[in-house]
Amino acid sequence: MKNFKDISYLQMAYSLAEKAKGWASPNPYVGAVIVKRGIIVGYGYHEKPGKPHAELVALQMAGPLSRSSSAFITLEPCVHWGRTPPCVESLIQVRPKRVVISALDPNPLVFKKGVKRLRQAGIQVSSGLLEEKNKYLNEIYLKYITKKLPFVAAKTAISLDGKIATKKFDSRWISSRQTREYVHLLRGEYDAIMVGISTLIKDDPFLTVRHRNWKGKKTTRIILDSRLRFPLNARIISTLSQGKIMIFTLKKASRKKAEALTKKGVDVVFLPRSSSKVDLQEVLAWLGRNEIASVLVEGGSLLLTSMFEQKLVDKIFLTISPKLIGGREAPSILQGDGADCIKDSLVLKRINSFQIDEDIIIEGYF
Ligand code: AOF
Ligand code: ZN
Repeated sequence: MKNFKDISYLQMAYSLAEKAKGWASPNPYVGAVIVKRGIIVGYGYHEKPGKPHAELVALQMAGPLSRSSSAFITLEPCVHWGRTPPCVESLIQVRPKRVVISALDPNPLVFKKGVKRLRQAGIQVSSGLLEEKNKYLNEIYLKYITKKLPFVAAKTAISLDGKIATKKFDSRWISSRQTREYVHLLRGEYDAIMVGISTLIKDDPFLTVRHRNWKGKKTTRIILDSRLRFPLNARIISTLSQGKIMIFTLKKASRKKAEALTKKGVDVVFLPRSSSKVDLQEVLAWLGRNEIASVLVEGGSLLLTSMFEQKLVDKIFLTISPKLIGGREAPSILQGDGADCIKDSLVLKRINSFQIDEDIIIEGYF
């Protein structure tokens, strides 16, 4: 019975944590609920970096009622000074009777140390309940904090015969209007959207998050452009108030063009390693170092192919639209040499599929 109650309080804490989705990055999504004699006396979640952590918000609401309470937290409380002070010390000060933690914090600065410190202070601690939920909710954070690399999701739409465009490169639209709206919802959950320069030139997209659920959300737009072909009149430039635009290019690209782009407010990053193509691993490492914890790669097919070939994609959102395009020359989702044998193909795991309008959406992990 007690466990049942613990589960429901933790579930409440998870619902709170969900509110931070798309906002708290690069920090994790964390929620907390404080219960005293069966009454919820405090609750909260971590909104965004620099704002108080979840348990602090909940403890502040509970005030003196925190003493001898049970604290339910979706993630192990921190022990270190980051942008905010360590939560374990705040907990120890108010002395709850019991702290129920769902998952340990994969951050090496915190992992197991939060639990240890609380126990040393004589507070009863348990962990592990509903921890599977945390793996899914904080999949971005888990990769970012352990590898210092962004979580990479790929999103694309194909016809029933696996094409992403016709032989004349027409791709508007393969997926339905409702599916495209869903994609806008998805965009908001990521720190950055990435496309290759050919897609930018061909589609002249805005790459903004246009969904009522994400009012005020800024998303960084990343364009990989080895020769700085980025047009100075690209429509995306008019959307700088909705997020940075970053172009990754090579050392040998024109400094003059870079200057013209910088003048327009676009950031140009010259990658130090020289090669003929923008090195994707170098870009991801740069993003990780600069606190970009997640990227949604939207195309084109050359960028997606390189991402898949180099095994850099963590998750895919694939829309399959009930259309047959046909044509040997019409591009399919993957270019390149491809696998020789079926056993060499990339295989999706943990698949989830659902339907929007007439489209089928498949989500899965690599
Ligand atoms: C908690 N509760 O609500 C969150 C935690 O820079 P800071 O101070 O915001 O610290 C970020 C780190 O703190 C983050 O990497 C993770 O280890 C932890 N996040 N911890 O006790 C929270 N958001
Ligand atoms: Zn904390």
